[in-house]
Amino acid sequence: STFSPLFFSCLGFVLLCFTGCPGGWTQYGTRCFYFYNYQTEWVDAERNCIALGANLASFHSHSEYIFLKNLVRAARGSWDRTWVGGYDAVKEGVWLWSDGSNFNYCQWGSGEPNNQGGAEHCMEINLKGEHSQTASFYRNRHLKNDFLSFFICAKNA
Ligand SMILES: [Ca+2]
Ligand SMILES: [Ca+2]
Repeated sequence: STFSPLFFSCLGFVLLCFTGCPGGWTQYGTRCFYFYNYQTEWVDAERNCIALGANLASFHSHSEYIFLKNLVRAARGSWDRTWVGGYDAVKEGVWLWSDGSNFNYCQWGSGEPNNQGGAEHCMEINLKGEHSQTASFYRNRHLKNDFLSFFICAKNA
């Protein structure tokens, strides 16, 4: 053969580098994202992500936020309400990302987070659908067994 094992090793390495995400996942920046077309409560959404070696998606810029919105739109045909990894369940008003990354980008929807009913501790996007692209970025919702949303997992590519 004209192709040495070294050639195939290198080719494999290159393919690995340029297809860093598993099938069905979409790469954006250095991470892979997966929209789960299934509605559940926040904690089970996070557990589903963990089972895939991921966490609920965090975002750190407006462009990442818009990417997440578009991922939902592509899968659902509309801007459906979707869990992401923000939560303030440990200490009210102190928001963390479930993936442990820095909560360094925050542009809440108007009047949010308002901890309505003293029971809103989890973040969802698209509370107001497409409109939230410009007006209401994201909002938190009740941590309740009967509140179900779609969700997005993310992991490093
Ligand atoms: Ca709220
Ligand atoms: Ca809260």
